[in-house]
Amino acid sequence: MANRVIVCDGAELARLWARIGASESEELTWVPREDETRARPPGFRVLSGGLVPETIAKLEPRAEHEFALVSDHGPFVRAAVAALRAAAPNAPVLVMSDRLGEDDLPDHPCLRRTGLRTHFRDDVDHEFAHLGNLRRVVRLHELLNSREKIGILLQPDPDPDGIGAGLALRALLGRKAPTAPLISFGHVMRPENQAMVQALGIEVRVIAPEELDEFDGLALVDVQPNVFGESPPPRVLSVDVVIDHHPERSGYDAMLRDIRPAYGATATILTEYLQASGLEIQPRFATALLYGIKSDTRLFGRDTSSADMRAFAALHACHSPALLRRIERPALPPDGLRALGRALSRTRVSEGIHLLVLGRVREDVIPQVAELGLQAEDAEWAIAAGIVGRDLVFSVRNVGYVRAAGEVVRAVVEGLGAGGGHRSMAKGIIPLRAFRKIYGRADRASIRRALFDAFVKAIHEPAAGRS
Ligand SMILES: [Mn+2]
Repeated sequence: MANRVIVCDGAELARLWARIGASESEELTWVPREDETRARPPGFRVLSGGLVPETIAKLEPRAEHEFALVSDHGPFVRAAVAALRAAAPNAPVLVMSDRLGEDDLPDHPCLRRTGLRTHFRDDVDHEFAHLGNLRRVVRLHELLNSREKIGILLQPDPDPDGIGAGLALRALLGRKAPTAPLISFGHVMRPENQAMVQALGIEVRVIAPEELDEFDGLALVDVQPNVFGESPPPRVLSVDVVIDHHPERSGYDAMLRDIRPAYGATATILTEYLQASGLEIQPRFATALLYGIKSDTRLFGRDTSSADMRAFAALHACHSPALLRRIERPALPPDGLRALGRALSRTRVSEGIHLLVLGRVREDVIPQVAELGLQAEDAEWAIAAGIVGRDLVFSVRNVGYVRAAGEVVRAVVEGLGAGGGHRSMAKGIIPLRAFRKIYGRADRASIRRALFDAFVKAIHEPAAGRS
């Protein structure tokens, strides 16, 4: 039964609505203009007698009714809203117009203004965007299907966006690892990225530049040749495909290039390719792409476009939550848990800092403990430190509204080791030898003392060059 009443201003808009196609739940009505008394838009009930409460009352409005007023004419909308309020005081009103602004509309407790033809326009633009993606996919196939072996080259120390996008490109080409391996000039370094390749069973082959010769096709994903140094291997300066979201660089040739700097992730571009080609996105690929978008945009915290949001929403519907959990919360080994237990038994939050010193642990335990540490009451900063090989490694998290974690860590490691990061997460490494030179011993108590003092100092002292 109809619960929406569409009121069109004049025959022309009524016919436009008729072309859009009415839904079953809509009752279509129109109000003739002066010269239109003989026009009869098919399927429409005429509201004669002008827009007065009596006319509206003939529609027998009920509490669940919703009304749409379709008009570009201010006086019509104002009269219609007044008549509606009198006849059906609680009925919500949607004003559909391409010309009227907020100022043209009368007060009403439940009124929403939206476009009319623009809706259709947006759909058309959206469909052409899909078509553009389909065209690129078709070209990709034309270009690469006859090749024997295609290298999908990622940046050195590949990140989740590159890995997810590379994986999707391979699926899109209908290939598997032997004929389209993911390759890189450097290893996957960060523990959370290693967790991704492990959980998803992905191999990223590390190659030397000379080994590029074995590929008769080369696609750069989430990277452009400038990333490979001042004088990159000549082979990467003339490639088949570049798909990336970093600012466009010159100085290389590519048969096919799709570079979208407005996007937050290359995974978004590949998601659109998969959608445009009508392929069902398998949970494993959806999870990889979703994690790529999530990690490159820091969950929409920066450089995010509406395209990233749309892709994320589509991927979310078909990803595997269990797989995502395994990537984001890698399993903690028993000795890591015991180290955490010992650290927690002496836990203390002081000056907003929660510092947990773990002793010797597997590296991927450290960032997870830092995440956990931030949950302590009154903690604005959580620092987890552990010994890995010959280094003191620490992960830092903060609540986001304090000084940037990356800056603080750079101040802490200055002259001692390496470190950096972002607004709310960072990592630092200090070789034990350098630590001992300054602080003597590197036992838990002295690590705790040294790091606590260094962090207090770095958090409260303004950065050099800032006032
Ligand atoms: Mn990226």
